[in-house]
Amino acid sequence: MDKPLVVNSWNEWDPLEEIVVGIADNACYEPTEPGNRPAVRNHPDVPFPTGPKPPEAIERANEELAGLVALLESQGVTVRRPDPHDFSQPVRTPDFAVENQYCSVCPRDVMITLGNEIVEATMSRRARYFEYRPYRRLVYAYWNADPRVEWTTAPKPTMADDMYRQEFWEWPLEERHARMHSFEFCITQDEVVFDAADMSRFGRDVLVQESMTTNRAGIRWLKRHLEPRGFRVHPVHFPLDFFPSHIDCTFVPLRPGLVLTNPERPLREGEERMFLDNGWELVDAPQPTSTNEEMPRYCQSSKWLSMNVLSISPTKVICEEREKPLQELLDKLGFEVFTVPFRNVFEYGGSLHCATWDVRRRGTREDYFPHLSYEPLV
Ligand code: DAV
Repeated sequence: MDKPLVVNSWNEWDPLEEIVVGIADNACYEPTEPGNRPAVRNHPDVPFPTGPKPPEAIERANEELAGLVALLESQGVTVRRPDPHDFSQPVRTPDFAVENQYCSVCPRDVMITLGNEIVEATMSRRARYFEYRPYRRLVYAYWNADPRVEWTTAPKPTMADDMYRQEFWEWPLEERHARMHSFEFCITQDEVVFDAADMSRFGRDVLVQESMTTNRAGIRWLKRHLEPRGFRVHPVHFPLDFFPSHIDCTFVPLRPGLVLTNPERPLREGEERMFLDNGWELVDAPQPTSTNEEMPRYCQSSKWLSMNVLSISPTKVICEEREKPLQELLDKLGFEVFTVPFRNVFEYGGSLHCATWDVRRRGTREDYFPHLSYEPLV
């Protein structure tokens, strides 16, 4: 028998064996930059803080991350953590300068496992340019441990001023509505740009959302890279999401045949076909327990972090402690639901799925979409 693969994950739900959970050490407030305009919740006129986050806030987030680690370990999952990194350091390249970096709470945004391959995303924001660094020791360890591990770093974009469309931030709501089918956001189309969290894995099929953090060149790069390796890459769009960033609060697969969908962010007409033609069920998530106004003060994500669940297996899922309506739905759908408090992590960029990067799930590449009748457009 061959030795088990060290890196092997084909989808979002197979039985989890090894995962990286983020850590809030040394986290900073995300700086204002061309690709990001952070704002204090409900107080748009108060300046967003800069520099390191207060130690108490970091401590609270780390406690909740430790709770997730403990739960995963109690389920037999091997958990790894990122290396320390000084996010208060400014970054200066030939093309840009930014006063500080962000954090290593959300490996999902940076790293993705596609079968036996680890891909480091280009990233889309200046403060996150070097965010792969806290994961490099782990990547080397996996790469050294198993010659079958492939490791790819996507081309780094310049992140120069002309990679961004500054006017995007000024567009009034009516204009966003009128433009909703153009899928033009704060990044232009000239350079290859993607965050890993805009992808969702379904065996040989990979969905990629066009967003504020992933452009069409990014999707083309992923297609050309992955399709010769036997994947099919499907661009997807959610026209009613005017500030899309990362697919895992919008379209969340839970097991073969079942996707949790966001009732406020339907797929572009036609893109649901591949699911319906192949017998998949799309089930809307219930309203989150917090309104957008009630989300934590410095959290830049929407209330739909409620949907950002993490699967331990096709029958076991971890959900944020307060999201009772979603827990009840998952229970009715036949899942064993585990809960952890996680709201102090939200201001670091996400919830349970965002704060993790699965390296190994038990399973192989399957074709969940034998009937594909359209050619995806990029
Ligand atoms: O709906 O605000 C947040 C995802 C963060 N990684 C949302 C998406």
